[in-house]
Order: sequence, then structure tokens, then C-alpha cells
Amino acid sequence: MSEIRELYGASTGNSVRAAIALTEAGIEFTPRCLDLLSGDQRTPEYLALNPLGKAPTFVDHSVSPPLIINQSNAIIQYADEHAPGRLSPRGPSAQRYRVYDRFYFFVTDVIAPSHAAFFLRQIGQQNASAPLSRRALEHLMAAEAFLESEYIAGDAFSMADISAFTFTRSVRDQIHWEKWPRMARWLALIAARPAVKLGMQAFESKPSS
Ligand SMILES: N[C@@H](CCC(=O)N[C@@H](CS)C(=O)NCC(=O)O)C(=O)O
Repeated sequence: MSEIRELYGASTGNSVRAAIALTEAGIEFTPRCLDLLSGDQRTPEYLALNPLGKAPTFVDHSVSPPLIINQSNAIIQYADEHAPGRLSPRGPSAQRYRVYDRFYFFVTDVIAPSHAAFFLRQIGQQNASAPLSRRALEHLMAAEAFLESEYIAGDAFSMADISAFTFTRSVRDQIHWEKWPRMARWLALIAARPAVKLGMQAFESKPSS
């Protein structure tokens, strides 16, 4: 485990997606577990790294000053750029833009409404949250049509699979899988990847000292 790169996070979709991307890219990092319920994200030390007090935060100490990335999707982009060809095809091509297109579909049309719904539930607005949760789920199921090949954006695993995976897994009990055979097969395929398994476990240990 490398102390040169650290990923602060918790067992939430945003942190786990970042951990999966770094692991798939072969980038070593030390996971730093935050206990969000205890407020680890609001300590002065953490706020110095992430002023909004959100997880994840990635710190790369190999450069001076250290590179700090706060957005999960920017961490995924870092992983993509540091391991060319692993999370998206090399060089501009129709295939590369299909990866980006589908990656952003999940980020903006699935994950974003689902986050908004979560926030509304947290502030007691259950009624307002329900249509957003439904919308996220409806959009997710559009991905059945993406899966003409094995992966979300074609024949190769990509960052689009990472953006789709954690949310799909989190709602797996709400899905009538018999209607979505390609998605069912895809979910099992991604869940079985060694790097995905490792990324999923990154923040399962107890808080680091
Ligand atoms: N846009 C950010 C969102 C980060 C975010 O909302 N993280 C949540 C967990 S999923 C968080 O840290 N919540 C703790 C809090 O708000 O106190 C990203 O994608 O990284």
C-alpha cells in the first residue's frame, strides 16, 4: 500500500467509485476511512483538504505541492489519465467518446437525481424525493439498450462501467431482473472483477489513525 497517494472516503457510492477506478488503473493508494456519522469529514484537518467536508478526497504526494482532488469523477479522470487504455480507449476516437458519453449519462442522469433524492429524504421531504428516485431508476434501466456488447460502452471495461456499477448495486433489490437480462449479466460480470471487489472493500475497515 502506497503512502504516496491517499484516498479519504467512506462506504458510499462516490468514494467507492473512486477507489474502484484507482484500483482498476493499478494505482496504489492508502485508503483513509472517514466515519461520516461521527463527523470525521468536519474536522479542521479534513476541511483543510476538502472545504465542503465531503468524501472522497484524493491526495497525491508525489508532486509538490501535493495534488488534492475532491470530486469523485475527477479522481476517476485522474485514474484514466494515469493508466492510458485501462479505463477508456487511448486517443480520440468514436469509441472513446462513447465511453465519455455513457460515463456522463450515469453521472448526470442517474447518480445526480439519486443524490438529490437522498438529500430530500435527509431533510424529511419524502414526497419530493420519490419522483427523483423513480427518475434515477428509470434512467438506469435505459442502460439495458447500451449492453449490446459485454460492457456499458462496448467490448471493453471502462469508466462507464464504474459510473454505472455502484448505483445499480445499491438498487438491486428494487429491480425486476427478469425484465433486464443484459443488466443482470453485466452486474454479475462487473461484481466479479478482482479490482472492483478490492475497491468495494477499501473503506470497510475501521477508521485509520
Ligand atoms: N460531488 C461530490 C459529492 C460528494 C458527497 O456528496 N459525498 C457525501 C457522501 S456520498 C458526503 O461526504 N456526505 C457527508 C456530509 O455531507 O456531511 C463527489 O462526487 O465526490
